[in-house]
Amino acid sequence: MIPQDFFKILSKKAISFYTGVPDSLLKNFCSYVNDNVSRENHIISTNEGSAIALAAGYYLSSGKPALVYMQNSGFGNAVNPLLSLMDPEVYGIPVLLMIGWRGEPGVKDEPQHIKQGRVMTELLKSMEIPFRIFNKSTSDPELEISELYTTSISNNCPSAMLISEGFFDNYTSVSRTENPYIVSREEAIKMITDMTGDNDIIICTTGKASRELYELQKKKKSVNQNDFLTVGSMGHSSQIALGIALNKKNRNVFILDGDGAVLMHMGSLAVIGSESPENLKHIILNNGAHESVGGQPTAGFKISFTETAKGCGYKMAALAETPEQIRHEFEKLKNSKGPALLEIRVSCSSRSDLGRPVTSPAENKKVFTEHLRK
Ligand SMILES: Cc1ncc(C[n+]2csc(CCOP(=O)(O)OP(=O)(O)O)c2C)c(N)n1
Repeated sequence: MIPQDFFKILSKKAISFYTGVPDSLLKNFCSYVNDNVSRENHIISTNEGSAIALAAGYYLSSGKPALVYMQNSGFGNAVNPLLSLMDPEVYGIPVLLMIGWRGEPGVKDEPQHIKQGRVMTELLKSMEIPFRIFNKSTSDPELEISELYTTSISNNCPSAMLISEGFFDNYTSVSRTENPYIVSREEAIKMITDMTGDNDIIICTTGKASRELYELQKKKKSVNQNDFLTVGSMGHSSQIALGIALNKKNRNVFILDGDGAVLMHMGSLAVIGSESPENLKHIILNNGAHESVGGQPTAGFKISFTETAKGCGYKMAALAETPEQIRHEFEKLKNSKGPALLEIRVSCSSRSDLGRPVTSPAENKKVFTEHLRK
């Protein structure tokens, strides 16, 4: 389906406010929205739960349901406000959900998406959220949307469009996220891995950063025994790292984080600051975008991560963008007393031939924990 046609159907239903967290499967539709909806009527949120709450505020003040888009990985973040805010047994607030169905049964996908994909329809059923599946065989999307919309309005409830891979046709965005930074995320990760040793632990964020780290380390060694790849649970790398840092005080624990991921659960910085582990070193690879899922902008360049970290009690926070600054600041970070933060400004780019881990998360966990517990 052409994203523009889908958008037109939604417009006929008076859907005029869009919010959500981007998803690769929905990127053609989200890019169309980004190009064609005004800034105040399309807000890229930091967290799927926050997007639901934003839609609630929009409905309370306008009387119109919003559309909230998300990847099904982020549905967990949305469950709480869906059940305790929007549900007809609480405030009863209509909203149209657009959920990218990663891990749909029968479609090949990454390990972190398999179970979420398999339980997706049962999850919606058990939450009593009416839904329709949209795939290449959906013959009348307008009718399906119309029925969902009517149900939402008449029952004062959320309803959901579960979108299969390949449902949306390609759409090339006219507003690609560009930034002035010269070092790519992969180059920054390479500099860091060149400057870390066998005693250092790296916890890496969700998306392409983990795939890049995996490939870089694979080139150097046969097993990545010191790296933990947070393939799912976006935004939680820093708390995984905190759990390890508090237990392994004699080893530096580095977090390779993304701006979108940090923003998703920014409260974690407050816990790190107040627990104050000296060996925790937080690196944010800030490209101002959700590069891994299509490059949709984040608030990464509109806020100050370094000031936020300092305000949360980090002992040191620095910014770097050139190769020289990155090497210099990383050396300082390594030798500093943490918790410490280094924000690296990187370009919004990645290789088109980037691979994926060939070993399973369970195998990675085995190697990582065996080495860590020694
Ligand atoms: C809870 C959740 N929501 C959404 C996604 C989809 N997703 C995977 S990677 C990613 C972008 C991450 O952005 P950022 O942390 O800035 O890293 P970048 O891709 O720019 O390196 C998103 C939105 C997800 N995996 N989990």
